[in-house]
Amino acid sequence: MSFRTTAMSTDYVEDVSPGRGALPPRAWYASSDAGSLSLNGSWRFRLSPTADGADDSFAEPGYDAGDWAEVTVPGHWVLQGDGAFGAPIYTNVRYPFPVDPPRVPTQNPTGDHLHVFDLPSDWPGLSDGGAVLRFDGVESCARVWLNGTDIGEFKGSRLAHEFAVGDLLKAGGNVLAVRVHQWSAGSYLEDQDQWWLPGIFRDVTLLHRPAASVLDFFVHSSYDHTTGEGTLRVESDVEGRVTVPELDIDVRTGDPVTVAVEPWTAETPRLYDGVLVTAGERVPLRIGFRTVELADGLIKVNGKAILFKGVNRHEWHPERGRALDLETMRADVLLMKRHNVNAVRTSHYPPHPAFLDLCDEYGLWVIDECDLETHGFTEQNWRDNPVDDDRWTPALLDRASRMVERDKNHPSVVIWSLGNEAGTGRGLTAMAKWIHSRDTSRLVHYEGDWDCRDTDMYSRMYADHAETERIGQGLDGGTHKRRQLPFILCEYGHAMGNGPGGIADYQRIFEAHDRVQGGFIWEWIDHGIKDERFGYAYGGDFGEELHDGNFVCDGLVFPDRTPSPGLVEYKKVIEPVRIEGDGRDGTVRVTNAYDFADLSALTFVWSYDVDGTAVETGTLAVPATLAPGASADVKLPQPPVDARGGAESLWTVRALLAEESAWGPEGHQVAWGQFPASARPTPTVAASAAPVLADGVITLGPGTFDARTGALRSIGGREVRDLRLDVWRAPTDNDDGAAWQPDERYGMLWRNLGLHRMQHRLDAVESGEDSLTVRTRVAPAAAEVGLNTVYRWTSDGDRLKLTVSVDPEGHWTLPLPRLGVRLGLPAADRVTWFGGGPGEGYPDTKSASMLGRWESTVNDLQTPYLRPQENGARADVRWAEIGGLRVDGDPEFWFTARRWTSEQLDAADHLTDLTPGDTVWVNLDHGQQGIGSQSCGPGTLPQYLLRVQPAEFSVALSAVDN
Ligand code: IPT
Repeated sequence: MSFRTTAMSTDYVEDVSPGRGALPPRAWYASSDAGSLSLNGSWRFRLSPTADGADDSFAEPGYDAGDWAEVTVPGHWVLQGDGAFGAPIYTNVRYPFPVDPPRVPTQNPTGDHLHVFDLPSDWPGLSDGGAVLRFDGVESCARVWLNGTDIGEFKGSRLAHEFAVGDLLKAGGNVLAVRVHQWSAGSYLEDQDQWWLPGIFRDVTLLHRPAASVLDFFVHSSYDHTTGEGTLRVESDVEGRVTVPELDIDVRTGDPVTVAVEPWTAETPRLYDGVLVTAGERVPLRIGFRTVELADGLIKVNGKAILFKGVNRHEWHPERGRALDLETMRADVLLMKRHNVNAVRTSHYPPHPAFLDLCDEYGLWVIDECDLETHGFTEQNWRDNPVDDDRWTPALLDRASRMVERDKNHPSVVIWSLGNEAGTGRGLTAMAKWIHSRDTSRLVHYEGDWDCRDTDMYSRMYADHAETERIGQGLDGGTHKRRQLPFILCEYGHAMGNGPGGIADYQRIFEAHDRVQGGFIWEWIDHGIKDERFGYAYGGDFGEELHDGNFVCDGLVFPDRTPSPGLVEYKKVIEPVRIEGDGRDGTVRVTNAYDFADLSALTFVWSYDVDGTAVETGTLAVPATLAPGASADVKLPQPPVDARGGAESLWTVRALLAEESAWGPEGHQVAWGQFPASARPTPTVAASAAPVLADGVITLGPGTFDARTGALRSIGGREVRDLRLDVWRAPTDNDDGAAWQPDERYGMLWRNLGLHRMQHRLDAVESGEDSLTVRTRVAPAAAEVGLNTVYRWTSDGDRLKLTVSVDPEGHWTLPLPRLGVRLGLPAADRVTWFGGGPGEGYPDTKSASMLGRWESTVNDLQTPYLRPQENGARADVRWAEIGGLRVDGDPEFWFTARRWTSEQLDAADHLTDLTPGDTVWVNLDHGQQGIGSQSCGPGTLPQYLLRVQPAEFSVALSAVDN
């Protein structure tokens, strides 16, 4: 006997079509008067392991879901239920299921969601117009029933879908049932580098649609920079009037009107409030007048070429995943504005629409990117790539139109992006064609199209400095079309772990070549998931069978949105005012690096700092009307007389917000510059004391040494442990580099050479007349290379001077991670120093390191990179005091201190692996290798490599109370 059982049909899950039953896409807006009901909140929830694991009787009214669990909508079920509902999966490029499009695994976690709701008592009569049920985001495929009626199903996780439900509603006890499948044909189009997180993760809303209410509308609001006039025309599917009281505008929909306006730019986000009124509804409009065009081979807004100082932003919250509330979105925008960021690429999907409202309001240029990535097909040379297979084109066009229609009324959106890392193909061309025809007022971007067949700009990711420079010079070749187009780096400066390094070097290239219109750092935020076990979890922490580790933690802010040093560096590198000078000639050059704004929002203050402390301050009269691109030379006052001589002095000039702005408080620092007024006197320690030997101990000034080994024991009675040469650092993600990188990957090479296990051979301890000399050779096992290292100690009675001479031996082919001495202090907490601060800096990440006298604690010196790695160095340190020890450098040094060793730091996978020991380990480095961006970009530039060569450096050590 043969038979077939027919399970419930779940064919739609693997259907390449975008879905069934949804209304055509349209503008997303909040009505002034039509009612709406948020259906967010607690929903009943049942998880099945397969798409057909449960029948659909739950959708019937009267179904008793009393024993179901509950989840919060919006949310991802894998982040709720304490692990009872499965776990997140992180993969970068690879699909976490077999690649056999459009088929998905039988094991397809499926969440049935049930919500019963009443209409509010003031909900208009059910006969008055209709109602629409809107889903703003569901991953990855949903089927929907209302009051037992199957109303359709959809894919396109980060796009809005609406259903007409007016006929189905009743006053009380409406049953909304939503079945969500984690995997669907749509998953093949959603292979973005992020956690796979199923669920109804954006709002669900019921919208009343009165008769003759607004359906869809398109606000066209251009700006003519030659006349100073804006032209407004609002196309509306339903006729009505448009009023803008401030501009005395009152016109019919469809009619253009031209009036004098202030334009909208990201720097001056001028919005005009208007209303679109139809017979049935009033819709508030926030109108920004601006014109985006490709002219003279450049991206121009309001007639001017703009420079993107951007970031790639994924939506992220450490507890709620991609379910973001308004305050979190606002926090992102405010943080960006306060760090001089002027642009966002919404990598790699349209964000929650409220985020774009914030970009309109606070001012950010937006590249709105479609919810599309098929990166995993690269593993099979792009065979079967959906974007080159006509069967998928309707789904691609659906995604393109859902993005454009939803977001078309935002002045902040200046560029549409087709998606990310999807190869090339006819489907993408079809998307570009459709977008170009639907919206002629914006440009089209797609990085994968190096010939620029479909795009209005040449875009690349992670092109190195040299190539970017060549592109800037127009020497990069390419198709005829490409050569006519401007260039952007849609991703650069991979902010994974410590770094990115070398972004100041990029910025110089961006500013030197008109064609290069800036870039977008990858990426805004670390996608760490708050987790009791690890603090923050990353890929692999949930036992995923395939994962890409901490590659998901590569943001400028930590998961809790604390800025990382990378963001502080970026803020300095992209500051909109350049303050340069040579303090000795009495002038400072101020350059307006905005594209549109003058300097009237800023005040300038100077301080004259002696040995890191301001001795006099004042304001600097910088012309407020200084035009974008223009510079002014401004006279500094006479330096304070009594402060000269014998000390290091410098000028610090800061540009501050003159008044509270929408995004920053009065006094918020926007830009700064520092330049020397008098050079630092080098510390001198006369060698006047003589070493004295007694009971196996050598005493030299305040220092005691082991007579046999020459090891320093104490200074002024304060114990010092294990002072010796140190070349190892816990490799950073950028030291390790990504597997596909063409440049040398030093993390691995260093380890192979054994720089993490250097042996110190003692050759001689020599007591001289006024010095103690310890000769050593520092080298790794199994290698012939070594560093002949001589420690020479002298003292003037109060202070000890250590001079370290390093003489390399053998054929060194690698630079060093670091070069300096490490020592242990039995106890230390407070740290003060004069040098770069307040945050960390490395050779190619120290633009933001400001010279001053800083104070911190050992704990606070640590930068909590989610995967522990080298961090926390303070650059250009003249002197530092820690644990009763004072260190004066000759020359300046890099200062690092922590409660664990570099080896322990290196061994840790999560911050929770680091436990403070009894000793505080202090590194005084003469050199540090730069950081680079090789975790996904170019390595450390040659000028920041710490090449092996003879070196000599000194520190003066003394005991202090601190
Ligand atoms: C590039 C991706 O576009 C981005 O999503 C992210 O994965 C980034 O890299 C690395 O974090 S693609 C890369 C293979 C160049």
